[in-house]
Amino acid sequence: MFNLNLKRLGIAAGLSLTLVAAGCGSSEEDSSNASGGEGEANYGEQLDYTITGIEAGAGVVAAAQDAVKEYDSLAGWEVSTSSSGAMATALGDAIENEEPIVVTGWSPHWKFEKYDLKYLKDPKGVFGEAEKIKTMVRKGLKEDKPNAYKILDQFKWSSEDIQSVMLDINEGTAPEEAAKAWIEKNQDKVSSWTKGTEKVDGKSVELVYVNWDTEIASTNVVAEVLKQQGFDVTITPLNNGPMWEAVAEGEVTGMVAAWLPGTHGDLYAEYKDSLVDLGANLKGAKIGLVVPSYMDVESIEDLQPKE
Ligand code: PBE
Repeated sequence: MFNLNLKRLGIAAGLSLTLVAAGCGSSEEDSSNASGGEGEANYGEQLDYTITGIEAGAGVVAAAQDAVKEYDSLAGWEVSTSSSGAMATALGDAIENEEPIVVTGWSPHWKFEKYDLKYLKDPKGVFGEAEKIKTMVRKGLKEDKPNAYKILDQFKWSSEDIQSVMLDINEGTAPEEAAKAWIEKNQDKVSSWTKGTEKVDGKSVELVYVNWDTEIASTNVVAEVLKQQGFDVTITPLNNGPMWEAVAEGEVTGMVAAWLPGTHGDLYAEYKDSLVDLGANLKGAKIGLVVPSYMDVESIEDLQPKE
């Protein structure tokens, strides 16, 4: 029964990814000499008053839409939605041509290692302060599968850890292979996650996630660790809302992809009574509007409204 349901949700996720092409291919006019005489360049006009977003269900997209409402400097702007992959491609293309671009960004993320980028200051605090990435599991897991529960509870790592897996995947390594390689090199950390647990023989675990780079990395690493402990693990990509719902309804084991307190605050409020919050697996995450460092703009307030 839940499989069918998940399949339906999976198809929804797949469909939303195919909408990508529409919003993202537009290359901007040559604008490398954009800064006119004094003051800032009119990036608003050059960008057609568009922030390059990611999946429609992402918290950072909702926050960017709030920012459009909150900041006078963003009056008349829109947030285009597509996918995280399409955003990364648009960002890479803009940087190659030294064109302006404003994306909905987050860290940890390989883009900060690969490119020279900066977060725009957010004096109104629309994107919140530092975020944590937390682990959520279904109710009853502790009793049914104590070893899986304990591993998920003990899973904690750093921005450097996740970033190295993300970078490896970005450079072309398959997520599963990147996860195995990281585990191989970080046995101390991994044994702190499996500490006090026993190996099992083929018990099933199903993790859900969203196809965001951070979550592809973390979910593959945790899945691989669980496999090495004898679990039969499946990982299923969904949209953000359905991911929370699947855990809250007990259809799946859990997820390691809850960005709080801000990014997924609404979803947490909706589902927190129906799932088990295992706390942070990573601290010091962040979301915001991100631009290439060569852009002559420091704050969201430096952008120009559509007149
Ligand atoms: N993200 C990455 C997600 C959370 C993880 C920032 C794209 C979001 O905005 O919902």
